[in-house]
Amino acid sequence: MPFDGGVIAAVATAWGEAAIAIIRLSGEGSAALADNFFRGARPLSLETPRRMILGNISDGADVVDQVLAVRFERGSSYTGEESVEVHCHGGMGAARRCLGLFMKGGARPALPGEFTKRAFLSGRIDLAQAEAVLGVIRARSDAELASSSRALQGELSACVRKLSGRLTSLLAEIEARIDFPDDVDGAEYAGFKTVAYETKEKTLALLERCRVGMTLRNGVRVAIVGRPNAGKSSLLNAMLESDRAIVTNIPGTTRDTLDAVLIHRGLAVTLVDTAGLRESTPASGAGVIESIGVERSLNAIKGADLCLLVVDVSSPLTGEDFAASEAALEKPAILAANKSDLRSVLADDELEALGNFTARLGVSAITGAGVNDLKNAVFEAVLGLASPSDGMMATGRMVNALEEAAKLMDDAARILGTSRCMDVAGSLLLEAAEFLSSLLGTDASEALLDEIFSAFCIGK
Ligand SMILES: Nc1nc2c(ncn2[C@@H]2O[C@H](COP(=O)(O)OP(=O)(O)OP(=O)(O)O)[C@@H](O)[C@H]2O)c(=O)[nH]1
Ligand SMILES: [Mg+2]
Repeated sequence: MPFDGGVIAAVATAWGEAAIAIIRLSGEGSAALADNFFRGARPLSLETPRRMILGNISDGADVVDQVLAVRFERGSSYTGEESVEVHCHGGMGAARRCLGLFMKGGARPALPGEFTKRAFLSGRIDLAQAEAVLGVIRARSDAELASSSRALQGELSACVRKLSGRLTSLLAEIEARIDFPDDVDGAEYAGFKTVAYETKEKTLALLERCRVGMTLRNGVRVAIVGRPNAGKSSLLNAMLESDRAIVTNIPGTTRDTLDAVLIHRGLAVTLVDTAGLRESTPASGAGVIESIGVERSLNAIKGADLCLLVVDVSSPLTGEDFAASEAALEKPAILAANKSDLRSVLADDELEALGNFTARLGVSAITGAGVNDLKNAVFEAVLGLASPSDGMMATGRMVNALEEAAKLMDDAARILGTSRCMDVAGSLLLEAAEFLSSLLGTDASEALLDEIFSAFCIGK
């Protein structure tokens, strides 16, 4: 695939105070470009590849920084192209000066994700691996890291290639017989059908692992909602085991939404504390602030994957609880019957009347009773009984492609088993194979690549 050549350059480490900063150059002529500024025992382009060389970066008059530099030959670098890395001192100053010199020397600033895009275009990695790079960079938990790392090592790609291989040989067999349908006996049809069906089952198994990986990658956003004083902020603090949100016995304490991330069993859970849902607020003074808060709470529900409705079991349910419940049930929701340390005035059927919740648990934000079960309920609501250690990093695009492929294989298997229209089954299987190869980026459009790589940061 052709791509915009030339040497690109960027700082590959995060900007900020740090021990070192790494500047990356990639493209034909990177080492020669670095030679203009690198002062070592020899020009960098004559040094042994993949070996760190001590030297200075100089602007011609002054030494800008003492650095370690390394060159990579085409075919053995991150991008697959000739590349150079310069490790200068961290912080903004040295990196910015060095980068500026390389630009002056003819490099152009790299676009977001352009190094990884070049690695893909040079064929060093496929698209599933390229997307896994972002998963590794962004991993918040060990489980997330492991699932991305597996995909980056090529495990996902290998599974997809194996499925493609099975489909391709099945297609070849079908095509060889397509012009002689009368010669094909029942046993052969059954054989074709079995292979199509088994390949679909294997695709579904991979899809399951990818769904886990996608959930780990995306994390889950949980809006904590309920009437004022139900104990939402207290529950957020209890789940985080930290005093993040202000808690008082004054109803209406929380005015604004507050996000905090909790990692539970490898799943990143973003908890969103919200203002208590009031039925009506005065149209002036503090009431105005509160009604804005309520509006934000409703928006938090819209932006959430899951809601946690908090009710106070020590006092009777009110219209506000029912209104909050209705709002929460816009999404899959868990009911936390809070203040279980106090005497409950709520019977089971009263809680049931609040609606259909994924799970209902008694908790106490004060004693911590039931809080871990609540975290488990959140985990199970999104991941069921899946184990994060089986997760395979995937994006929505990949999950979609696997779903479509499995559906097509299922249709093909059914046709082979009933109507025996081999040509129809063949074209369905061919389409399924195309969905599988789209996972690896075969024939990916420039627009899709732009969309994927623009999510990366500069220098990746
Ligand atoms: N006994 C008991 N008190 C609790 C519990 N959870 C919260 N509280 C108390 O209930 C009061 C309100 O708690 P908050 O966490 O501020 O309630 P909230 O739902 O965030 O309230 P708003 O922000 O006003 O909507 C505080 O006095 C808490 O100490 C609990 O599990 N047991
Ligand atoms: Mg609060």
